[in-house]
Parts: sequence; structure tokens; C-alpha cells
Amino acid sequence: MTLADDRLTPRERAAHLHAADLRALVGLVEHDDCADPFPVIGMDAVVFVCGNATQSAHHFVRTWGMDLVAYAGPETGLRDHKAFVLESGSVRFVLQGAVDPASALADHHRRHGDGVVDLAMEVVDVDRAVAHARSQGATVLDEPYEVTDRFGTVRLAALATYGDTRHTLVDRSRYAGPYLPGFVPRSSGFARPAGSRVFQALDHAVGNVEMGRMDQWVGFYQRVMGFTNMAEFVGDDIATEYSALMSKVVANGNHRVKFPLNEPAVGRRRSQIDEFLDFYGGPGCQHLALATADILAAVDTLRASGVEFLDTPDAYYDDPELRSRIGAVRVPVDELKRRRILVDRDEDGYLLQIFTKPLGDRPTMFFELIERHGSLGFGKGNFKALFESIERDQAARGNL
Ligand code: TYF
Ligand code: FE
Repeated sequence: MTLADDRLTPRERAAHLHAADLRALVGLVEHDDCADPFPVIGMDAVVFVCGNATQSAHHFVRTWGMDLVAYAGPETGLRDHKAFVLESGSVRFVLQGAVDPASALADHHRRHGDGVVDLAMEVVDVDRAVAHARSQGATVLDEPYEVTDRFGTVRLAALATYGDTRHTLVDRSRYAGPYLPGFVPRSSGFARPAGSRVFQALDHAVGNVEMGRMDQWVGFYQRVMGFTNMAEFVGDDIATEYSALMSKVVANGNHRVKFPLNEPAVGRRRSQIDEFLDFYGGPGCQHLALATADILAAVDTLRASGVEFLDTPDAYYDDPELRSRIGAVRVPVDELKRRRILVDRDEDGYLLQIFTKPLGDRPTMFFELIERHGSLGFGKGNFKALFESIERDQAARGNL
């Protein structure tokens, strides 16, 4: 099966991504929208609430190689908060920060700290999606509405998901502006050096939910959005042995949108998911996996500007079982070892991945970098090493 170039989304074309690259980057599959009750084009934006969006925008531009493309705030008529729109490949981040201390946004930040408030999706038909969602019991936070400016019209609605997280649904087929009506084009004035792009696409966005709720949320995405389960999961067996969490993955038809869902499990020690729930103040987005075409260069660039990654013991790389299981990858294993990059192989191919430490002050959200070579998995073979590494970090914070 091939994914023809004409099946790329406008955003992917604008980012000069090719179908073959994207297939490899995020593991896209061919999918016929016709029978889909809730056709999703792809992710529209990941919206963050930040304690200081002005400075976070600098960080994402200077460190994560993103481009500032649009802005809204007091200078453009938005009274209570600022919003910076950043792009990297087909990924769009929107950073919101409260200006008005009495705003809902300031409250949200007081409760949750920095984090993801909205996993917005681009859909073919907002009204049909909302009608289907409602018929399946979803909470509609915003009924379909339209906003217009000189660039055209966007139709929007919003559904509730876990915790205070939402899914805005966006139809931007009649819009040519940089983001949404009300935003003005803006660039950072920072000349990003050629070749300094760190990531090209969003691979998956993970949600942490309360103990015993994972299957309910899996059911939510199946019923409301027509998502299906992907094979990879962490069940009871692994949970009690070392992970202290259970996990299942749902995806939309073409696999552009993949949402793993974790819940804490009773283990020997306090689950990393409990630590997240306590410090975030409830369920929320735990990590974003950013797809990169060159994880070695990305890690070198990020480390050079101070991003901290989870450590992996030498024993991981020196294990003869790992060496024989992964076979030949595109670089010598010592190159991975030097950078603490993890590697996993399954029947479809292999993947390289690495995890940052929590990005903000609270031990909540972090990023993963992932470079896929055929594997459609999530690094199951790394779960033991990864969870032990997360637990070492958790212990250093006094939260184990
Ligand atoms: O998204 C995943 O499934 C992998 C593994 O707390 C993972 O990145 C799962 C749970 C977790 C950290 C990483
Ligand atoms: Fe992940």
C-alpha cells in the first residue's frame, strides 16, 4: 500500500513533507474516510497553558527549532491572555499565557501549572462530528460556531476529554490565515540556522487518567471518534512486575492521530502516573512524541542548548540480548549509547526514541523524540529500562 502525495494534508504539503517520509515518520496507513463516523484529517494544534508564554515561545523557537508564525494578545484586541503560534514541520503549538490575573486561564494555570489544555483536531465536517459525538454521550463544551476575518472563515466546536483537557474540532477549509481569525502573522526575528529543524511531525499524544479509568477512555475514543485499538499495550502482567502502569493505544483511521492512555497500577512502589495526577491536579496530557528524521542530530542540538534527557545505564547497551534482538540499525550502537537513545525492534522494523525530563517546574509533562524505521510500535521492548529510569528520577524528587 502506498500513500499517494495527493492524500497529504495542506499543512503537510506546506511543510514540504512527502508521503513516503510521513509514512516513515509517524507510521501512516491508508484509510477510506467514507465509512468513518468521525473523519479526522489530522492534529490541528496542541494548545499549552504556560506560566509565561512570552518566554516559553522564545524557548520553543531557540531550543526546539520552531518558527513563530502568529500572535494574538492585548495589542490585537485580545484582553485577557496572550497566544503565540509556533510551527515545526506539520506540527503546530499554541502557547497561551494569562494577562488578566482574574482570567479563567490564570485559574487553569494555578491548578495545573504548565501543560496541554487542548489537543485540537482538524475534521472534515464539524457539525457531523459533533452530532455523532453527542449521540455517543460526549460532552459538547462549545457548540459549532464560526469566526471570520479578512483571511476567511473557520468553523469550530469543542468536546471534553479526560480532566480539564479538551478537543477543539476545526474546519479550516475556507481559511487562508496563519492560524485562526483574530491572530496576526508574526515572526520572531530569529534566523534559525539551516538544518536546525528538530522535529517534523507529531507522532502521539499520551493521556494519564485515574486508576481504573483507562478502559472507559479507550471506549470513549472508540465510540465518539471511531478510533481503534493499536496492538501495543501494557497489561496486568507487566504492570505488577515493574511498570506500575497500564496502557492502551487508540488511533484514528489513518494513524495520524494516536493517543496512548495510561492509568496507574498497584505496584511495588508509587506509580509515576500517580505522581503526575498529584502534581497536575488530575488527569491530563503526559507526553508528546515528536517525530524526527534525525534523532542523533536532534539530541545533540537539544543537549547543546540545555535540554535534559532521562539517563539510560551502560548495561542497557552492553546487554548481548539487546544487541542480537535489534540487529543492524542505521548507526553503530555506540553512537546511540553515547547519546542515551533507546532502540526497539518488532516484526515491522525498528524505532529509536529518547525521553526528556519533565519540561516545567512540576513533574508532569515531558517530550519524547522518536525516529521510526518501519516499526509501528511505541518501544515496548524499552518499557522496563524506561520505567526504571523514570523511577530513578522520581526517587530523586522524593516522590517514589
Ligand atoms: O507512549 C508510549 O507508550 C511510550 C512509552 O509513562 C511510555 O512512549 C508509556 C508510558 C509512560 C512513558 C512512556
Ligand atoms: Fe510515547
